[in-house]
Amino acid sequence: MIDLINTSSSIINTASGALADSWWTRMWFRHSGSTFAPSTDALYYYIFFISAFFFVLLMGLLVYFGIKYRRRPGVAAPLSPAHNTKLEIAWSVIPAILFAVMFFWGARSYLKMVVSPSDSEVIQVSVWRWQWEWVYPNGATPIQNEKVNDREMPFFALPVDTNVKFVMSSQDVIHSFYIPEFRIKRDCFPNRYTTVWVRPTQVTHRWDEDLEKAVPIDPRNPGYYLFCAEYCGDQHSQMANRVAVLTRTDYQKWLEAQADTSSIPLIELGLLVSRNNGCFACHSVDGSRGSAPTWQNIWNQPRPGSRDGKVDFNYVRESILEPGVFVVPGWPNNMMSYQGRITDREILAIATYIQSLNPEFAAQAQEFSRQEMEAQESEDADPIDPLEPEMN
Ligand code: HEC
Ligand SMILES: [Cu+2]
Repeated sequence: MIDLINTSSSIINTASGALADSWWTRMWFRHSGSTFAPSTDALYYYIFFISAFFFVLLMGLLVYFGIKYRRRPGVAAPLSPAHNTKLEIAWSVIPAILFAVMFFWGARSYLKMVVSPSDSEVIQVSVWRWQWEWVYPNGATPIQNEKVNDREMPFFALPVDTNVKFVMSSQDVIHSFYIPEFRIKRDCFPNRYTTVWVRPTQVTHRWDEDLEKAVPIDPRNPGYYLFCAEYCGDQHSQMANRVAVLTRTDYQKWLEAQADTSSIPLIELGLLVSRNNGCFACHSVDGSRGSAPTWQNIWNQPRPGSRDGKVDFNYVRESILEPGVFVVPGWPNNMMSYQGRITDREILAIATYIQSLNPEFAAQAQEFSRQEMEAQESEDADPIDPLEPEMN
């Protein structure tokens, strides 16, 4: 029976694909992208159709008996038999078998999901309001971003036919790591690790040498979503990120490219890093008021009481690493520290980016960004010092 249902569910899956969205397709689970999907879906359909079958059967009998044995004038009510051994055995044994199948099938699938194979590639997942961050085995956190529904979101790639284990923890409240196409979902807690693993089965993207990024193989299928499935605050629904599956060779190329940000000029990198770290969930760059001060025109503004007295490289550095040391008056002290999460060059990049958001200093920021790039390229140049007097 299990095999039969497995086969029929994979037929359904092939037929539905990722994109076709006729009403018929939408009746069934979405595209399956991992080795868990066939048995999870089949078990679900098994439970669903058994419930549906018995619902229809019981309600049908209820109505039928209600009509057939209704009280009628002149017809004496028949005596009900006290006992019917055959009937009673049937309605005990059949459901017991059906339930036992649900239990053992469910337990087997569940155990497979919680015990990760020892050869898994380990990806560290860190989550906070309102951002996911994946750290790959080579230390890279992705720099590729993707525009989805007019919103930039981080882009995470995985290798096909490879066991991948996620070791997850939260920086603040409880979140939940949910990738529907893989049929995996697991809570992430503060001060504790949880794990989940997956083996993707379908390639969705390929590495494009010219664009230096992963692009969809079929433009109509932009890849999968990673959702937060535990309500965690007002921007919970904005925690959707893109997940793509590449061939192993393409994945390696993508991964190497993510680890190397040295060829990205500071201003661009600053924008990228701010985006990838979720800074824009709170900070705007256009002067509009969010849940944190805007970055527009703050460069060189006085900040009396802070160590540096105004917004400069050191001030931005401190804001990122120790946000609680100086809290901008009128704002809550609710920014978390990015200590250990953002490298020195990235901090410099964010600061230069913030500098470029003030028209008075934009040219200076451009010039600094260009010089720094030159210094990166020629090894023998002097290391560049952002605190040189003429820079400020
Ligand atoms: C949860 C919301 C939140 C996130 C996410 C966040 N911040 Fe903040 N940030 C704040 C708040 C609130 C303040 C003002 C209070 C304070 O100074 O701590 C602030 C202040 C700052 C300041 C000082 C602004 C000023 O006008 O003096 C800088 C610079 C800054 N954040 C940078 C960043 C960077 C860079 C990131 C991402 C790496 C980031 N923030 C992410 C909430 C956030
Ligand atoms: Cu969340």
